[in-house]
Amino acid sequence: MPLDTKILSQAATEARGLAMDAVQAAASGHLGLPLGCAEIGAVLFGHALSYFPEDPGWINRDRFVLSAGHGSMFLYSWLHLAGYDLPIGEIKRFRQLHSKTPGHPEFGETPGVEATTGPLGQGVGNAVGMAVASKMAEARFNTKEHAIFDHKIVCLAGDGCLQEGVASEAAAFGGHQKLDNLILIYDSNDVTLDAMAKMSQSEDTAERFRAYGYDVHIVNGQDLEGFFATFEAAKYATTGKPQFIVARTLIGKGIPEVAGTQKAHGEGGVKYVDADRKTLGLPDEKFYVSKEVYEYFAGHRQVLKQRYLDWQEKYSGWKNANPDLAALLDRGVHREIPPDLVSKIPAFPKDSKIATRKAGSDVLQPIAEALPLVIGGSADLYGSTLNYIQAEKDFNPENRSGRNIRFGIREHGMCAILNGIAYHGIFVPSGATFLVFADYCRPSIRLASLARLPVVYIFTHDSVGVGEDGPTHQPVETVSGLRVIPHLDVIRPGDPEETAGAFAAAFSRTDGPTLIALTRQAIPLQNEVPVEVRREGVRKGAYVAHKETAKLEVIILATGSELQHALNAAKQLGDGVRVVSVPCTERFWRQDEGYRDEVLPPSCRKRVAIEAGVTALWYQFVGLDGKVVGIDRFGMSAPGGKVMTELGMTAESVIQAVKSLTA
Ligand SMILES: Cc1ncc(C[n+]2csc(CCOP(=O)(O)OP(=O)(O)O)c2C)c(N)n1
Repeated sequence: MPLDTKILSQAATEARGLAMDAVQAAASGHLGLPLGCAEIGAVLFGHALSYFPEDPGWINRDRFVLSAGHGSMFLYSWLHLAGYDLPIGEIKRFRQLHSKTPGHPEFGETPGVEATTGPLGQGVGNAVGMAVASKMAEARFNTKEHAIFDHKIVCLAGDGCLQEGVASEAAAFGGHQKLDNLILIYDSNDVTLDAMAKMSQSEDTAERFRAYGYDVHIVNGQDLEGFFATFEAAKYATTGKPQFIVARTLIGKGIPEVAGTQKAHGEGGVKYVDADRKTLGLPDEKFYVSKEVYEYFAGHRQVLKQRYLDWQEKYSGWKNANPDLAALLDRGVHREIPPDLVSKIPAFPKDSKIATRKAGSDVLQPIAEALPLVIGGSADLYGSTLNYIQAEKDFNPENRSGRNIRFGIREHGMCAILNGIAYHGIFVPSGATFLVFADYCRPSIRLASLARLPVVYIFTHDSVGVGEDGPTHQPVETVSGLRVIPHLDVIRPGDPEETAGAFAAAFSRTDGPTLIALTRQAIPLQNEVPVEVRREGVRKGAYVAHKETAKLEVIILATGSELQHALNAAKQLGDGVRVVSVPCTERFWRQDEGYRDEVLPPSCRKRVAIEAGVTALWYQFVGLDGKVVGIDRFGMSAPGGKVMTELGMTAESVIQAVKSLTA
């Protein structure tokens, strides 16, 4: 279909007006991108993208990710014009309490917003992840007769995104993986926030992406026809490479007083908009959209609807011919998990003494079999993290059905990509590295938590028990540092059966991410506690692992590899001692008060906690009267067992702490 440049140009002007009025009304926000990229928005939402506002979750829609999330008014204007459930009233309430137009795009808050963006660069990683998921979906669900998946992933990123390391990691991975369904548009406007971009960058970005393995196009982003032609060339390219479009734009176009300078980036241009709207041809009426533009989009929706209905027909044919595949896809889309997942994991032999990372490897296999949409990956550490799905192969350009992703040494990129796979809405992603490198992942983990994505992190080498690699590789503050992220479950299982419970809990969770922290070193099975109690105890976050045999006097709390010391101490201390295993504090806080009080009776205030990590967080459980045996310093380079003993991670330390309370 030919491009209607006249009406799309008018739509671009009116979208500029919406951004101006919204940012002016909110007295905050970012005008530069919505104004500079208005023509790009008009081409994408007014013509080039496949989507259907009445069914924003349509699985074969093109995904559009605004990585430069500060330009949120760009997205909101176009989603409004496109006909998503985002009425003009919401545009007027830009950045206000409980509006559908938050400061930066938030997944789940606004129909049509595909990813929570704002921390620059993350959206590029998300888009790469979506492109991975979409390739997987094509490989696993399309048949010769019915290609139900053929959508593109389109991402708009600015200088800021492309300066960020996470975008470089993800983009390089995307090039290596030949993700030819990815179209990355670079809003190249020579401006960042503080200054002209040349003050902080002098690389040739186009050449950089060529080197990553992208086809590179350069176009004037203000030229509707030129941009459309370039976009189409990228969309239909047959080179097998991802596409990088350098769109040269004028930041803040429409406010000549600031356009092309850093003053245009934020709300600096607001004071000129009343005068400049006239020059643009906009009436005095604020939040103005002409009848013709609304009518154009209403007409365009009919075109999109036909495309959607054609697809539904194709889908029905596919579904009839492939009922099993259709049922699987349905389970993925609706995030259905068998309630008896944990029972698919065989019990460990009672005499085994293995590291929980090894236990994790063992339990991952039946989980991956029970949940065919689970995807795994490791940042070049499969040999240590042991999370390879053994019945499956690598994901790569030759095998898009592979369920194991080799991310390379790109932890941050990996986690942004995992988020993208989750956003895509079919697969359940998991990824692995050493726990100490969670700091390299944290911005993406935080966003997974904010967006409530069901991502599973399998992070191993969870304490100073790592040993010889020394303090650089020995987490001490990491586990507690992760526990403070809202909506993130951190599970540190205390033996292989708790590990089984941890994996079942993590892969059953649909409303947020879970991080499982596993040991490098072998630890014993706690056979004193029945298998079901340990597994179910993890689901609840904490449970009584050893019950007192006389009047309750002391509670010892423990997690991970320190559970063994707590149980040993209890044996030596005698009758009035209870041990509570606390594999996941977040899950425990979600239990009702009755259960929490049953496990930790408030009347018992003599409490000792032990964990091979910083102590602060444990005071919420032991209170002012309690003691914490922990490690408030960095570790040391020596064999793991020696380091543990040297730093007091022993039953003896627990006994002494208890005695100091009961003396
Ligand atoms: C990780 C991160 N660091 C810093 C910021 C603050 N910030 C928002 S936009 C921006 C400049 C972005 O420049 P560019 O992508 O060129 O955007 P433009 O000025 O073209 O709108 C900065 C530093 C952020 N949002 N995320």
